[in-house]
Amino acid sequence: MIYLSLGSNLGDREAMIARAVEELARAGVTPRRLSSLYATEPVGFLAQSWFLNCVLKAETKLTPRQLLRVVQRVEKDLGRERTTPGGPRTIDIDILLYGSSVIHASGLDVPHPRMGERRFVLVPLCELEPGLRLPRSRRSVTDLLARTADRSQVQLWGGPSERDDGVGPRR
Ligand code: PH2
Ligand code: MG
Ligand code: MG
Repeated sequence: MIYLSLGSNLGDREAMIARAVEELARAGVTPRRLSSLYATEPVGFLAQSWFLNCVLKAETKLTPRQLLRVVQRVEKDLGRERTTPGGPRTIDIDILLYGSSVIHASGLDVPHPRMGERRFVLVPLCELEPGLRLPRSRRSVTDLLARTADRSQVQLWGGPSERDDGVGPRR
């Protein structure tokens, strides 16, 4: 089983995520479950709009390297432009976990090195797999979420009519 983090903060964010899941499926990444969508406060580079984030649980026969190539191709097809590192993007797809593999190769670090410090990853991942342990870790993702120093806001997304900056409904 593999877990991918999907995020978007440019354009029709919900449609971007849906298209990414479809394109991944076409390329051999068979979706098993998609978490709810969460409206998330930007982490790192703060002067940008809120993201929609979710986690996809999937199966694939692709190797990690092939999976990375597919992910990058889907990002490109969905109009991702790499301008500001950590800046606004139509879609970002990060490989969180590839079974129980631990990989440190060029451009490929699995488990994702920062996943334990990001509420926008841990909250949707806990929704899908509260008892999951990362390879070589004693702690479940629920424990990691309880212990993370990240205080950024992550809210269940209420759909396109919802304001997602923590200030309540748009209407
Ligand atoms: N991705 C980043 C940097 N900051 N913040 C949120 N809320 N969601 C993201 O997906 C995200 C981010 C780099 O990939
Ligand atoms: Mg990312
Ligand atoms: Mg990325």
